[in-house]
Amino acid sequence: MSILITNGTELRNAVNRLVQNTPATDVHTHLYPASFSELMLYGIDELLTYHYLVAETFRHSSLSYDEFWGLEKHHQADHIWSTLFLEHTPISEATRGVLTTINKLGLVSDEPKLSQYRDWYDQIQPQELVDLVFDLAKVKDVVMTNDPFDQDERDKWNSKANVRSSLDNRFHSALRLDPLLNDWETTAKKLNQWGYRVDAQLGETDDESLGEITRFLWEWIQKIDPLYLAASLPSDFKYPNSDIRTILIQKCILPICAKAKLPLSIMVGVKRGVNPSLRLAGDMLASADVTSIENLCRDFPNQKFLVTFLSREDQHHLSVLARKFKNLMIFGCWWFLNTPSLIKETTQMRFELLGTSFVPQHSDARILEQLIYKWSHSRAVIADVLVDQYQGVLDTGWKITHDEVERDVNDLLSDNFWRFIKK
Ligand code: REL
Ligand code: ZN
Repeated sequence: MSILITNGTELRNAVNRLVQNTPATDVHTHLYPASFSELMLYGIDELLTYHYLVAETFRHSSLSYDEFWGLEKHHQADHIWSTLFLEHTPISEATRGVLTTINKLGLVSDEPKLSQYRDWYDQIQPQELVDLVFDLAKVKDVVMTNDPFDQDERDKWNSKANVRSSLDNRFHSALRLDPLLNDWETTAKKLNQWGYRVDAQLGETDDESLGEITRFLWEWIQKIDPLYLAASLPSDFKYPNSDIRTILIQKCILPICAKAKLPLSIMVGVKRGVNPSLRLAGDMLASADVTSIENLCRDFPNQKFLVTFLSREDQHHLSVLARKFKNLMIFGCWWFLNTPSLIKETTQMRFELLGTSFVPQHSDARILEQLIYKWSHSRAVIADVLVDQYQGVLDTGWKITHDEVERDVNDLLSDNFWRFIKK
């Protein structure tokens, strides 16, 4: 017999304990296993030079962009540390994230010093750090972002050490298609260099080029065995449209997803490089067209779509759309939405509109240890929101058991994703 939750205190304790401790699958990250050597980012200098912090530093710093980018990484980290942590109080989400991470790694001291953190990192091996971080973050596995058009990544997958079967099995792959969908001209050149005969003027009846692109995708699916294919798309993304992107989606990507029985993950609403001087930190957002996802879900009812939007304004539209299409799984509070106040409102709205049938969060971590803070901060908000939802149910006289809470939390943090992508 499962135990009933009888009052508010018991409810809060049970939900907090389960949300804090249930192992999560992180459905979208930019992390790599230790066998990908320099692609695996970790350490205090990487944490401090995360592009979220770079953007915040320039709001205070007197350095020019060129001066900052001209510095060695550890000097950039020194500068960010002085600017955001010593000369100002680190209250932003990204700076607080560094503090949570340091705290949970057990590195807190009365007189915080970068040299002390650097010394600690010098003593630890990458593989040991992976184990420690997964353990502290209570993350059981993560999905990477694997770009087959990126030379560094290609080299890693082409090296013997990284055949899929010998990879750290906590790291799943995802085949990322941004260069194909967002920069066809450059990508056509690359494909030609690699021996795929494609025409840069791609038309919808160009069977040879379409066949070659499909061959390329199929080979990469065989090579990396992804959980899904993925792309981030700009805020002006429209489907269908009279553009090459629509041709690629209709003639190559969706047919190959169908053949391999793989979902397509679509992340919409980014405006890349609005300030190129900020490099990776220079991306912006804008409200985008949710109706394009409606069109895709309706026109391809057997295709599964994992979708997230970047702008706050689009969240309600997207949640309502998920009520209409079971082949649509919405996930995460992406990037600029990954702050406690926005996770709270987005998650609450999703509970109200969708019950527990969505994936509330992913980390988007680029640096291994970010798993610690991103999950800790998100879990705290998800637990709070969930307590309020359950309380509303208890207030009606309906009974809730500990087992039911456990089931729901497992669904939210892992099972919804795995059930959805099941072939
Ligand atoms: O996957 C993406 O396109 C984005 O999440 C990234 O481009 C972005 O820079 C990331 O760091 C956001 O959290
Ligand atoms: Zn990402």
